[in-house]
Amino acid sequence: MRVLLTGGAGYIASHTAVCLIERGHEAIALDNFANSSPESVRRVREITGGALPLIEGDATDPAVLKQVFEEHQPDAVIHFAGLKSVSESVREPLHYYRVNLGSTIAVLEAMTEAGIHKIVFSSSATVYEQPGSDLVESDPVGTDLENPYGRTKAMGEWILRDAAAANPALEVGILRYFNPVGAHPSGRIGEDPVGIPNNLLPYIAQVATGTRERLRVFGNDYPTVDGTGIRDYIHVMDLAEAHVAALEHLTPGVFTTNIGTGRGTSVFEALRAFEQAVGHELPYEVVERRPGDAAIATANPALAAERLDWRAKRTFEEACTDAWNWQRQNPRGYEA
Ligand code: GDU
Repeated sequence: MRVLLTGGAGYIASHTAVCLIERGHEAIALDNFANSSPESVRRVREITGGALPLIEGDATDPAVLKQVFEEHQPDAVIHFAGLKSVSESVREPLHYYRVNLGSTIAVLEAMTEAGIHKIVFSSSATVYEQPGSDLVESDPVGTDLENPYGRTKAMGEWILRDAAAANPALEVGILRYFNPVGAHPSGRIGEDPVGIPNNLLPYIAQVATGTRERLRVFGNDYPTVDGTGIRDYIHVMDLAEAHVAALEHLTPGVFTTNIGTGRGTSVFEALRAFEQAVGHELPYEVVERRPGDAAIATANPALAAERLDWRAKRTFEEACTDAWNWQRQNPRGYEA
């Protein structure tokens, strides 16, 4: 298959591009570099020895999409493009709705015009109304979510379902990611957050390089094993493989599936595992809970196994080793 990756230079897309190319597919990256660097695409070419055409442009722009579809004739789209900061979405909700919903609508319209039917969409575990352990796809999806970012993901899912209901030829795969972590084992590509990282592992990695002084643990009074928040961290290479499996298992209609490991890791457990990878202790302090954080969110991964023949294979320890390998080799991300 020839696959267009919107947001193709981003963290998850770049790892997915490696897996696609290594499976014999072709990939094309479209990105406006709002939160990414063309260097990631260059490094994917270096890792795979394959071609990865890169178009600089905006996935909300119908003219850009029309040109990309005409020039590259993809068979399928993986729609990664979007904004993902929870706090920024609270400050700039309209921007989040415009980019995240606008791009999804524009991509679907361009696909219709070009006669392309296959799409895989980046959704999030954040769409569940009640976070908890062992979340299943049939659990209620929130209309009253904590923040605009989460709502753009829930609404994006609805846009896709409505489009598929109106067009029986559409083949839609909705992937609800849990918490992506880690990097390609080469250390050449990885997560490169802009500014101060919001997410746990990139933050710990920057403590390990000395860029940040200490980890702030957001609360140790949750009803969990050690009082800290529990999440289902999934190695980005497993997540990348899930996208390839999803593409290869598309059929007319919509499937929606969790992409997680089914295992929970607390903040303290994550810190300890990262310390193991680095080889020494890392400084931390316990501070107030972060508003909007859930105590626990883990996947029931059974449906992905059944529907996509996909399972997470890598451990959290491997994710820490790979994240540290990337961070150590690229302390300033793609910038240097
Ligand atoms: N945490 C800390 N210190 C930090 C960062 C995180 O203690 O500096 C804790 C959090 O409280 C949480 C855990 O570490 O218990 C994981 O936090 P992340 O920010 O890495 O991940 P979240 O599960 O909170 O965030 C995820 C996605 C977001 C959004 C969000 C919705 O990464 O994009 O979908 O869920 O709540």
